[in-house]
Amino acid sequence: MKRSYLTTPIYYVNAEPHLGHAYTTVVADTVARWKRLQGYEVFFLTGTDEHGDKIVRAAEARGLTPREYVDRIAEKFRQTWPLLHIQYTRFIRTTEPDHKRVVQHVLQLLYEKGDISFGEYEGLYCFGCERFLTRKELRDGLCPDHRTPPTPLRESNYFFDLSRYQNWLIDHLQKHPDFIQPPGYREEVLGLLREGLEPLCISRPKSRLSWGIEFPFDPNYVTYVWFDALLNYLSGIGYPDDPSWEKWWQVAEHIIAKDILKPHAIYWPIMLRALGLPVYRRLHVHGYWNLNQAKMSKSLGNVVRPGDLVSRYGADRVRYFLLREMAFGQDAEFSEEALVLRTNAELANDFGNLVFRTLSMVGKYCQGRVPVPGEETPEDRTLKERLLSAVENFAREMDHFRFHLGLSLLNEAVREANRYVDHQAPWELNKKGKQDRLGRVLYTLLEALRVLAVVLWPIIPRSSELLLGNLGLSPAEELSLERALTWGRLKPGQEVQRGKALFPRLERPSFEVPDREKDSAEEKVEEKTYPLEEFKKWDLRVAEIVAAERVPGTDRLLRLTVRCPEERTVVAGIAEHYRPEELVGKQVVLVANLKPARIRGVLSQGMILAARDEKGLKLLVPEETVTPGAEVG
Ligand code: ME8
Repeated sequence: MKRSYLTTPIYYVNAEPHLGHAYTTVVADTVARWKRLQGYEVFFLTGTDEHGDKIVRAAEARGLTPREYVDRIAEKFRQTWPLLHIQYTRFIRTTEPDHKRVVQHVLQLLYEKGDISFGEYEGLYCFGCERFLTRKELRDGLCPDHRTPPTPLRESNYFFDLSRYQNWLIDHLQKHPDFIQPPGYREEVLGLLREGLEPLCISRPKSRLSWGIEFPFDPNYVTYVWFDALLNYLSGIGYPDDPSWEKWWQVAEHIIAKDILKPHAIYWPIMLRALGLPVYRRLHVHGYWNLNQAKMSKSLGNVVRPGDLVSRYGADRVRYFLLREMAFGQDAEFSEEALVLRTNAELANDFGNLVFRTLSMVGKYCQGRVPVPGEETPEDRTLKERLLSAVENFAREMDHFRFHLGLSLLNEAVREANRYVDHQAPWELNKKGKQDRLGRVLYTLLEALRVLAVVLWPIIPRSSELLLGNLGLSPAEELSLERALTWGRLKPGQEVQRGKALFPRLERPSFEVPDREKDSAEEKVEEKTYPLEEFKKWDLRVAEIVAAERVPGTDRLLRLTVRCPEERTVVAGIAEHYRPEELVGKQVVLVANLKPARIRGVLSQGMILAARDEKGLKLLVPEETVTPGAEVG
């Protein structure tokens, strides 16, 4: 049996979950699902880090005991993940008794082995980092992360001698070039190792901090929070009592952001080595989500709450955006506008549209059943081969955590399928009674949807399962990469549901011209040019007029009901040029993200475009019929 053990950091409970935490956890869930598709048995561990100074101070600030406080916030984390369709195997909390036992067991072992020593230390302590900083680490005398001056502190403590293992770790990194991914972070770690390692202070006197795991051989001390936290990766799989821990440990991969590279890439492998255990297999390091160029973090308070995003956009759109927008390893900028634009373009216009048109045509032309396919032509074969090879390339990128590239390749294949629909024109085949050909084209498209639904499951699980259901398939049976790639699983005659649109287009935020600019624009007579970005702000779409009537009491105004693809009302000043009945069925171009305006009591949700010359006014129409909602640009 192939196995995979994946972990996220255990998050501090000194604040509620934000989008940064959600990203790492979505990545882990996506990889877990991706592995399951490939037949792996997966253990996915996440949880909360609940000891230390930070937590005590956060609890005090709320007038709670640390225990009351950690219970409350841990619950918030636990409740957030299902909102994003995250399915972990275990949620570990470092305040659980079995984790505490593991930490004490490890301390005892290392103490007996002689890796832990007691001594007095005088140094500069950062309460934010909860550790002593070295002089080299300071920037302008301040902690580089918290920008606060460290406090001089003289204390007797227990130390773990890292330097003993320094050369071994350098050697390990050199022998295993893919131990830390992407490679830039490996270089950073090698740099730190070459500077030399100082002993790590792994205790805190109880007189200063009591909220921690007591030392087994000295009740006056509790364990440094990082030494405690890293061990969750072992206690979470039942180390040392449950014998199954070993099978998971052999295949352990950790996913973190670059803020906690040093503890994971240096302290943790050394702790494992000292314990005589194999090191984990791989460390995957990603960059930061920024908001207005600053790292999203609880200390800066510039956070986006995952629950809010999910309630506005739905979990699958949020997951898709996070994975598509960030190149794993690098920083990315978050904005809701980017989320709307990206998911409208790729999920609504490309993928959603392919699903919608295919299932509608099967409904209309094949009585809602998988058609009997006629003979395969080179065009059908080309689409099939391109799609399957896109999936192969997607798989390679997914295996290497290059989700953004994988999705871009898959999206290319979706666009190819949409072009295939345009070229094969099933509506023409239907009109001409070419049933065999029509059957083959729609069968090819249905198969393409089946394959896409399966391979997109790790990213957009709920939509993928809905789509499989609409295709008359059972997710439990279909969710396998091998089966996905076996072309021709759909049985002619099987019932297919049209279902609801998977990804209805979202409204883009309205773009209003501020009054100040309006005034000066009127004064300015010179010609103006704008960068392309300005044009891209306008959401222009093809809309189909489904009803038209005069607005009572006016000569110029018509009230139109249009489909784009959702239905909207638009008030247009064209009554002197068009009669209502000649408009129904026409396709026009709609400006879809104008701020809605009330005109003669009717709320108009957009503007349709027309050209005017001396002969009068003519609506802009597409040369041929297109799918309502199609983007113009
Ligand atoms: O460090 N962008 O917990 P933590 C991307 N308890 N990811 C981000 C992010 C951002 N702006 N902000 C946070 C701790 N993260 C320790 C970990 S593990 C044994 C102990 C994510 O609550 C990212 O995964 O500060 C980062 O590594 C983690 O949250 C830090 O979470």
